[in-house]
Amino acid sequence: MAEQTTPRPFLTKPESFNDVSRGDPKPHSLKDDVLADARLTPETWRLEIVSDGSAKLQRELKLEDNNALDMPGLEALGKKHGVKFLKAMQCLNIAAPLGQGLWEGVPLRDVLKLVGKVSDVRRVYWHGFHNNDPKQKFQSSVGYNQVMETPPWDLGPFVAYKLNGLPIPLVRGGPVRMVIPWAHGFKSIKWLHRITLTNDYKINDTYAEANNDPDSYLKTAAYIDSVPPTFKAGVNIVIRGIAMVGWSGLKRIEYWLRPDTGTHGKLADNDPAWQKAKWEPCEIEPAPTNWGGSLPDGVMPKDVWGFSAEGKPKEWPMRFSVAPWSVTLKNLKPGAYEFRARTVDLNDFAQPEPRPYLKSGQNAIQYRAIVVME
Ligand SMILES: Nc1nc2c(c(=O)[nH]1)N[C@H]1C(S)=C(S)[C@@H](COP(=O)(O)O)O[C@H]1N2
Ligand SMILES: [Mo]
Repeated sequence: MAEQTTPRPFLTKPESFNDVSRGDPKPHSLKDDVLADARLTPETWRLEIVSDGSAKLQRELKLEDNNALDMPGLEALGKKHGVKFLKAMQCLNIAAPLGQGLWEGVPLRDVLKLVGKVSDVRRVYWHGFHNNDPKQKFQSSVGYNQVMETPPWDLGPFVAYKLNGLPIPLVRGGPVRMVIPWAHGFKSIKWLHRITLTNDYKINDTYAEANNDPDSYLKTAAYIDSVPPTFKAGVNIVIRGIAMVGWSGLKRIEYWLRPDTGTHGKLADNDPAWQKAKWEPCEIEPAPTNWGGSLPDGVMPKDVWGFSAEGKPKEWPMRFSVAPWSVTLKNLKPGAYEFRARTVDLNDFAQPEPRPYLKSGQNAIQYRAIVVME
């Protein structure tokens, strides 16, 4: 999702997401037979569901047993249980979402039913292509309860096969990727190949090894688009940005404008200026009135998760998606200014609270320099 100062499209084109992929070569650079051998074409894709030995499953789905799930099998599950939902991909370590999509997938719960009766299962983990090379391994997990039971007003994990109304392209992790709506991107493993059930109660995400909090929920945070180096005095200045709406929702977005203090935006966490800051409201873009221009062709708003039968979102902005915002600064006198923006969540915590610790998700308050010329 490139920074911009004009209004942005509601959905990001699959090829325009900022890409976060390990691997050498990257799975999405593979071609022809190599791609087919990697089981990354719709025809060759297979999903194994196995035990690591500690969990008891009525049956396993394995390549060697010729019963791994294939694309027609997943699509058949999709006809019965498929869900369309909006979600922005947000990396834990990168400010600003990578892109927003309308995803479609089968709840992981319904996919796991394929193994029949289970016992001694405490966690579920999964990985994609290229996992045989320890240097490229990328694995993620959730608790068994988080898979099987979700509050009725919330989204659980999905085995996803469509993005913006079309098959997920290879570059975005297709044919099939995991999508965990409430989590940062590292749980949404691309090029999905195998799901493993375990009785081990310890979290075993690859991402935890780099000092990241593997159980962090998506944070709510505001991000500011880039601004031109100078503005002309006497014209209205429009500053735009987006907010990631995380686990705790979004109540409002605020900005703080003050004359430049000559520190190039550096402001220590304990600087007394934070206490005296005067935060003013920004405007959150309202829900589109005509969803036809925002959703893919053929997708009815009422068929998207979180929308009413009348085709209106039940809450706005919607959790796990982005809220575009703007503010118009009028009558700014020539000079240099510091502009900052922050979110306030539905619990009334102002960003970066209540978890300012960055390794549970980048959410530092951003800064832009605004220079107004005579
Ligand atoms: N197989 C695989 N899945 C992966 C990754 C990866 O390197 N390999 N990176 C993860 C991380 S850290 C993020 S933030 C998201 C990014 O998703 P995107 O490339 O679709 O924007 O993919 C996740 N899934
Ligand atoms: Mo990431």
